[in-house]
Amino acid sequence: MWIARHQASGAGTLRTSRRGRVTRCLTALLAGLLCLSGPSFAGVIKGKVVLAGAAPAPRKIDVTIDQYVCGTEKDAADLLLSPRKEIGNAVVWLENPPAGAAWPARADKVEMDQKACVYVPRVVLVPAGGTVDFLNSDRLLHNIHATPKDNVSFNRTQPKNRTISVTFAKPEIIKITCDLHAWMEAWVVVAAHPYYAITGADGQFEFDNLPPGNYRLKVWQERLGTTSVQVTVGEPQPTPVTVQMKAP
Ligand SMILES: [Cu+2]
Repeated sequence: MWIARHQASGAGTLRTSRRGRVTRCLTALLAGLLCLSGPSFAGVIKGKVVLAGAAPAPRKIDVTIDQYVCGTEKDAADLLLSPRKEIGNAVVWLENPPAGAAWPARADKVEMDQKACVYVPRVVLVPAGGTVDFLNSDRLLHNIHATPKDNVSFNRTQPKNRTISVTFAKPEIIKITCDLHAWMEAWVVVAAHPYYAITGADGQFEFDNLPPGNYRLKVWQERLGTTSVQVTVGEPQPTPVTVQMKAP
């Protein structure tokens, strides 16, 4: 989660040879961070997203243009499955986040690159009001094209090594495409609050710093749609949850 990463990088910057001063500084720094991040809670929701039913056969797409950079075929990549049918690149969020959930003072930079005519990563998270830097590492022209409902549409031509920064004001899940290469698809998920996560290749996600209570967990995957489950955070911790999504 953004908050956890922000705190870790702050504490890692302290270096001095005097042990006593380091201890005092660390204590002061940690106390400061705790004050900055508001009240802390022990509640954790830890879980994974899995596919119910038989895994569909992977789809390949023939590439007929710009093969000198793009290659001759691509994986559809719209359903990332582990051998145990765990789903990667699913987005999980709390529909009812804890009251007063605050963003860290400085969120990480969000980048989406284009490499061999594929968006990397395919799914990114950005806070509402935040910016995504679109990169192009390919020695050819792409264009980034999106027609969102609640954010501003854009369609920008992009030569190699030009960075295009786009700011997203409103929470929304936005598809990014390239008009030159029909198989190129990616997603920008604009988050309403800090309790959003993208599952890893093992389907796992985790939310911490939660007060006890009932939460509605929502899960979105580009091919499987959305599903939601109720989760109760209490004792014992953490609250394990497995979210099943139906095969297409
Ligand atoms: Cu392209």
